[in-house]
Amino acid sequence: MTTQVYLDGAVPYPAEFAEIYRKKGYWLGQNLSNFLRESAQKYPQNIAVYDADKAVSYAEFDHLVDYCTSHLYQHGLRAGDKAVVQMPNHYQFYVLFFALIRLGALPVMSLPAHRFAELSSFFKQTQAKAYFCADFGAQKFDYRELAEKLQQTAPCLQHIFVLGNAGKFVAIQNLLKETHILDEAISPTTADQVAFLQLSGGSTGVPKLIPRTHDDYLYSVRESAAICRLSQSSRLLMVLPAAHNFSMSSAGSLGIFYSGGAVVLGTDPSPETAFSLIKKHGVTDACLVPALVRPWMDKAAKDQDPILSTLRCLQVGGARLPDAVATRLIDEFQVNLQQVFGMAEGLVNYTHFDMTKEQIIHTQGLKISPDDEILVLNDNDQPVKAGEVGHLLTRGPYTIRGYYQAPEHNARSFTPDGFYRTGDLVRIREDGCIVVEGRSKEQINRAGEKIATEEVEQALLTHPQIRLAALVAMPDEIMGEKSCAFIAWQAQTDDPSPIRLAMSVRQHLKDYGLATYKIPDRVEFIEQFPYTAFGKIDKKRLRQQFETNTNVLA
Ligand code: OOB
Repeated sequence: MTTQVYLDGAVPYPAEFAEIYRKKGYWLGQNLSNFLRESAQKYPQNIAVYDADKAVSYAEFDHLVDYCTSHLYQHGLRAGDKAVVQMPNHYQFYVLFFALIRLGALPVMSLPAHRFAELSSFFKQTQAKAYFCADFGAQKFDYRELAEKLQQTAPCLQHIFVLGNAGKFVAIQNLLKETHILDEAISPTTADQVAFLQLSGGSTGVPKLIPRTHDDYLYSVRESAAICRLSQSSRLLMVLPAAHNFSMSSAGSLGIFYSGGAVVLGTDPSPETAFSLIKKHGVTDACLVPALVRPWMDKAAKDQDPILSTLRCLQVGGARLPDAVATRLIDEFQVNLQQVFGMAEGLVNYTHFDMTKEQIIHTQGLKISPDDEILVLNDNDQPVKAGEVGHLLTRGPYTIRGYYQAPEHNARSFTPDGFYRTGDLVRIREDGCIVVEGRSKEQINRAGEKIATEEVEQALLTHPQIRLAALVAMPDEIMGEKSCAFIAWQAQTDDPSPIRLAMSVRQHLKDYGLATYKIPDRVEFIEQFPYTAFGKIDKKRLRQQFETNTNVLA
């Protein structure tokens, strides 16, 4: 049997691999639309999602998806269309996601923090016809203004749907109203096809899109739900952006929807909000990035609140959890910790509940599938000795074979036989557990949010007075890493003070339209850049040179 992925620009799994993955029962031929339908039939009365002022049962969820599919069809959306979804953590996000899938359209995932630069690139790459957003975001950011700007610059964009005060656009609330269900609206793609485009952290100028098929994604969801031991009584607190791959599938909201449990949505990850949601809904599970762990621990300690020990499981992933923090979580807060090391491109590793304390604290656990193939290679692409640190490459039943429409990039990021070069430095222990030791990719991991340094450097260079720029990761106790922009500045006589200059550099990046988390935390102006023997800017030396520098300009 061959796997023909019809989506232009997506790299299909080779037929011989697809056959094995089917034979072994990994790929079941189920699409995401039927996946939800099945859960609605199994658990009609269970609550699937708790939002601020609404509880949505599985039966209602599936009905809402049907209504929404028909409304979208009536608005002119069709199978094969793409739609950029940039939604806050509200239940409508899930309804829209499944409605687009049920229609046979492809959601293109975006994060609330994205701005014009990212969004316009998604429209350019996908020619998406529709955009879904909320009225306002953090700091009263008005997405409707962003939508208007996109409309002027992306001719493909024909439909704009807004949650809340839609203004001149279509209100998302109206898409969920009861309506006659149009049979012709329902044409989900088959399970071997691309279901949606997930977002990569990226290490190059343009954020890359990740085509995930129904088959591969659902395999990772089912296995994750089993590893995380989710059940009908699971209540998963979701305060990370709902569209992120961790939030969606590890085991995430889809793992919950598979198991008949409930997702408890929060729009703010502060311990105050999170703890009150945990108490209100009897939350059993929560997923966090390491940067959120400390404020949660501090609050619990301050209030002498044993809340963290009431969770059946606290998952931490997206960035390396320091061993000392893992130890504190377990020893001081009696947390049942699970480390998660994954990537939107595919491969996910978990520590398991029955592992030893040593394994849970010091490793990122085991891969999901026996058919996750893992290579640990040196700089010359040769295997390192067992247990040594090297570059992690992977191939398997839920890892993509290429980014969307990116042949040149794919030639670098994938080996000819289909292994993905993750850019992570790892070692595999004798017990099989993986340990993340670092990174070789040009990326900063700021509290789990990934910043491709090249993208920010290119944006900096659009400033007429910036001659040279390098974005470097700075270690940070709370965020894990922060970003520092080193800049060679073309001075002018009327230049303001360095502090104001730094502020104007930041403003320039905001005006350029970069996502908020990509705006450098620190800006340093330097005359001379250090170079490596290959003639590249030596970021290691930059970091060392300035680590102790107190002359911080911003
Ligand atoms: C998750 O996905 P992405 O695509 O935002 O980022 C993937 C990258 C990895 O290649 C690695 O560099 C880093 O994030 N990472 C970790 C980590 N988890 C992710 N580095 C060290 N320790 C960890 N535990 O971040 C993601 C996707 C699915 C599940 C969990 C995380």
